[in-house]
Amino acid sequence: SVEASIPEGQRAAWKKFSATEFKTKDEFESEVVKHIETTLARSLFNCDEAAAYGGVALAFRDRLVIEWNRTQQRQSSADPKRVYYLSLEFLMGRALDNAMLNVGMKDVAKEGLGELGFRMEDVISQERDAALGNGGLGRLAACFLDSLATLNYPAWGYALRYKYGIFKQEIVDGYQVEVPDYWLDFNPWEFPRHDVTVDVQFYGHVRKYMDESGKQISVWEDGELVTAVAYDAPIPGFGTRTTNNLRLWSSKASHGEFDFTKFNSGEYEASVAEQQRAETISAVLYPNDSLERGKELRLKQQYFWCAASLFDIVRRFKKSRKAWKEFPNQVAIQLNDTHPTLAIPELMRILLDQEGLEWDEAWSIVQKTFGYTNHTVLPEALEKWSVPLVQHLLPRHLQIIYDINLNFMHYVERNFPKDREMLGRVSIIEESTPKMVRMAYLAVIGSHKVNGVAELHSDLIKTTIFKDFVKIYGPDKFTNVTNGITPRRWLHQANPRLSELIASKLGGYDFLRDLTLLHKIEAYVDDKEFRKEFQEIKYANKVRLAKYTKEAHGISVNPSSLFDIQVKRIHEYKRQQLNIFGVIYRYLELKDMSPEERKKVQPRVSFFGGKAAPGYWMAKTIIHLINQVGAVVNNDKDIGDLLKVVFLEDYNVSKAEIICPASDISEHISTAGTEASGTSNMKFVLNGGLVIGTCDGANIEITREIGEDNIFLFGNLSEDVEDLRHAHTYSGDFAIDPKLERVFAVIRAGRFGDAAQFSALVNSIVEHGDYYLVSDDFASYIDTQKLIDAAYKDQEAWLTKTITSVSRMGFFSSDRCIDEYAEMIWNVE
Ligand code: T68
Repeated sequence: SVEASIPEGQRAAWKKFSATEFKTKDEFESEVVKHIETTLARSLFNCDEAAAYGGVALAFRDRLVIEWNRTQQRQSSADPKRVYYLSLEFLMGRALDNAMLNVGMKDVAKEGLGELGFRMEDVISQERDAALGNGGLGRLAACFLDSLATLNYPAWGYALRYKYGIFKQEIVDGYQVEVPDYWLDFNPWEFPRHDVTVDVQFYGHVRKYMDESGKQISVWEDGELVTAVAYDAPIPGFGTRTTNNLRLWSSKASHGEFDFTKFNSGEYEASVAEQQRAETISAVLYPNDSLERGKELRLKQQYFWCAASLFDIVRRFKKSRKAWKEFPNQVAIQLNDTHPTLAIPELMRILLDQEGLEWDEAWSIVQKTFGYTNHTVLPEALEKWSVPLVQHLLPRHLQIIYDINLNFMHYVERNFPKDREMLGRVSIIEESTPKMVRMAYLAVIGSHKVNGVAELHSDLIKTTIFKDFVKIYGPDKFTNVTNGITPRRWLHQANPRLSELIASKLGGYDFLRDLTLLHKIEAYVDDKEFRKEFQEIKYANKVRLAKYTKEAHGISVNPSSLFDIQVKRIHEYKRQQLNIFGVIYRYLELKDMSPEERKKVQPRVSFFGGKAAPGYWMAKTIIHLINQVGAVVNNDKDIGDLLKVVFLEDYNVSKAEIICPASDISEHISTAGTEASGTSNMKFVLNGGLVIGTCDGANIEITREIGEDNIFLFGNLSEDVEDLRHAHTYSGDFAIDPKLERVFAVIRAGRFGDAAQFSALVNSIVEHGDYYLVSDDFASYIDTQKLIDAAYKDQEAWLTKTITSVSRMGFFSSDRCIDEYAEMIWNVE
């Protein structure tokens, strides 16, 4: 059927000259050299590593493209139900190594590159990260794309093509400085589709009238148009030919009727300015910064992306010429957090105003189409938009939201006539000044399933933020899909030697497609050879991180020390402050010891890494304190190798690939009930590290899988948090833990620089109620760290714990998650 589109006389030529894949080392080299010489126009005699990267990337890209075209062709003709994953963030990291793994020609390429005079690692590290995300939420979306393709689901990701990804972090005099991340200088992985565009409307007003049949018609008029241009990136699966599509929208000025008047009347400068204004919509990824909340440009981004994506999805559906009621059988749309919630009123608008459906029919289609994933219970993180702003930017959508709310209010009133307070509590519109649209409620009401991202979190959303909605819709609307990670990147790519060792025992790499097979390595837990090799790999990974630490920061660390790592966004609820206070306490204890006593101490390196939102002062203060403590401790002659403190600058995906395999202990120590899931906990354990953690998020399920003896849990439980907070504020006897008090005393005494700089941080605990329970958990944190020091001394027992843990991590593959979404939420095959 595909061939039939080419006239018979020409088919032979098309077939004969259609692209082929390189199969040998020589063919690979020939492709690389051709691309360097012609595609990149580089003289072969000054080919540097950057050009070599370009050549290799383009050679592999050609292969991906062939499979990508075939996949899209196959899916177009089979026209199955598709999954659309709407996420404002995809934290992809680098693509080349992943492409090589999935195409499966890395060894050939490595040899070929050697002949051309380059080392594979050097070439791979030339690539810039695609850093289109803040943290866990964005990386989860990237892992999901990998799993969707690997499991052969017909799936598309939709996001924005930001010119600037998340900022680059520089540390200057111990302070975070943000530098723009312009990442598009050379991006061989994207394909502009100048023929795939959508005009998106903003502002204007709504005109209503009755048509001949007496039906109310709404027309959204005037306003301005901005054009969305599609940029596509291939997403290859592992061990399959399926190559899915990630479509990113870029904004530019529309050349529709609105602009032409300007061009014609000679207002050239004005129209250039307008061009630039349009382009700012997709210019920059917003850091998840509470200070940035409510910005009109962010709302514009959200609508621009939702409208372009929905138009694209509907256009594809309409090609099949199926009836509208078939839409939910052809389309599943997953909302990654509330950021794409405008897709709900947008689909209503399309169905009502453009396709002429009746309200009830349209609403039933919408509810069956959407699923909503929640990633936080923190009330301050729930998205709200002011009604006047929505009215101004999206007048028709505000009407639709009000109509959705009206219907919902009637429904609630009918079903809960006695609970008068309920209406105000669950209304999409918050009756504040100004009124606000509660996006999470709109997402719940417009979806058929709502899921949390770990068991505890999914339970908590049912008893806190969505409690009333459980009463209204019943418990079945709410479900759990515990997060996972892709073992391709987070085991095989980050830790090739461990992957190879496992493969040697399991007879191949099937475990990369079915991670539950890992359980078979538990049989080798007493195997001398296996243990030795496993331990050597961990050591080599620590050497790699030590080398990086020396190169990047000039700090020498001993790889035989216990490596303790906390890398994630800096936030009070994640409690990097608890960690650094613990480090200070350790330092004070070391200082108190005699040289004899010090000899018995387990040497340790405390690594930190992570970005603070630019406007989040407390988080920036924590970074500053970590660096100040490092400056003191690392240069203290009494201490030497017993304690080092390293802040790893500009933590990102490619650095995580070096960091995660190198831990002995990693820290996941959020206040119980605040971390929805966490995913780096999974990455560290999968790579043979143990965890110190609170009973929070996925730590709980990790414990269930690997066993209580293999994890160091501490701290208060989530069910006690509320009472403790209440006691801090209302009972007079809230006393700071004495060990923590000692830490505060030396901070106040200026041991780590001007004490005034840290007073807000200390006072948040001492004077402002210690909302995150740092003092309540401090003693148990210190005790648990001591247990860890002691346990680490018994290297054999430690090794047994790590091997056992790795073998029991099969559950945490994102492949398992995606199968759960497919079955419980999307109903796709
Ligand atoms: C994270 N959320 C959760 N949010 O904190 C983490 N927020 O527990 C969970 O494992 C992960 O999601 C995946 O489910 C985030 O990363 C954001 O980055 C974010 C971005 C913009 C606005 C709000």
